[in-house]
Amino acid sequence: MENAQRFGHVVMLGPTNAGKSTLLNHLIGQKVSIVSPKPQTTRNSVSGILTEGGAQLVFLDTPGLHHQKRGIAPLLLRSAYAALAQADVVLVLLDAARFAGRPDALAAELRPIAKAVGAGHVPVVVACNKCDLIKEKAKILPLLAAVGEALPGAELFPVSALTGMGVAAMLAAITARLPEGPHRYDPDEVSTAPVRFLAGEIVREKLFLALGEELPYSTAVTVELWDENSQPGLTKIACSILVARESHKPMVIGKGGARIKDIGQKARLDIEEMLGSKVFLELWVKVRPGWADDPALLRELGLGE
Ligand SMILES: Nc1nc2c(ncn2[C@@H]2O[C@H](COP(=O)(O)OP(=O)(O)OP(=O)(O)O)[C@@H](O)[C@H]2O)c(=O)[nH]1
Ligand SMILES: [Mg+2]
Repeated sequence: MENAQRFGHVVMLGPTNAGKSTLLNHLIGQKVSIVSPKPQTTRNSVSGILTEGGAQLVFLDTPGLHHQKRGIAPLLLRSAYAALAQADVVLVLLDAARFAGRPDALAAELRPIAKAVGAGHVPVVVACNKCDLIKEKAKILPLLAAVGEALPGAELFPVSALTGMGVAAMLAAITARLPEGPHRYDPDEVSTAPVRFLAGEIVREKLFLALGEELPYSTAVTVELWDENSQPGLTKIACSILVARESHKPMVIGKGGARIKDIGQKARLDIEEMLGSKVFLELWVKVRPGWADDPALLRELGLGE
């Protein structure tokens, strides 16, 4: 059939900080997955739905691959690889700029990914991202060659999730590899994640952006209250920011409460944009030592097994 509908899941896999969430937001045209310059920003596999030209693609943005033994890193790694089971197409994302002039290092980084995707018979598309940062374009070719060797049969695209360069060609290649099938979501839907989860994620993004190097990894956000009924046109939301130690509390709160106020204000504006309504956002900071080892809490955060 010429114009058959296509439907499929595209699992986005790649090292942490490669730009997976940025690319997903670019594809969807709005923020469904949070972004920060810090590694390990994404913790749950977040979906973004794109309905375009007879095809419906459900992208799954996974936590970045990060081979660290401590904290929640092993949990995130398992969940990223587990998402592969749903893939009709695997979209591997790499930070090409980080490897400009070092194709061998890129090949080494690709080895575990090649092993994970090689086992399946799923088509693989590779996006070499952040090409906007590579001033000498001649440096891109050896990188593509290294990727081609590590992942034979994959289709390669130099892209920039920030500027959109190369993204349309990459999307066309992915779409062409999707199976035929009926669409499962309304064309207006952008994610399968509940807005309540996305609101908590927005708070976590502002927290990640506001905090120094180490602290973000020992924090988590839970949504405690969601009330859109008591006042028409206003959604009341309360979130807890969990920190691992008493000494972390003042770092989140800031001098005279300035930092948490700033986090709250920025998060509120984004949540209002997402919901299209006024929001009253309250943030509480709670000390929960060992939250990352608490199976019940991890389940609540969507990280449990
Ligand atoms: N210059 C440039 N920066 C980019 C591009 N794509 C992403 N970034 C930046 O790279 C950083 C990481 O982006 P994310 O989208 O959070 O990366 P990620 O792969 O989702 O990271 P994790 O969730 O931690 O695995 C952010 O500061 C982005 O703004 C790009 O194409 N060009
Ligand atoms: Mg991410």
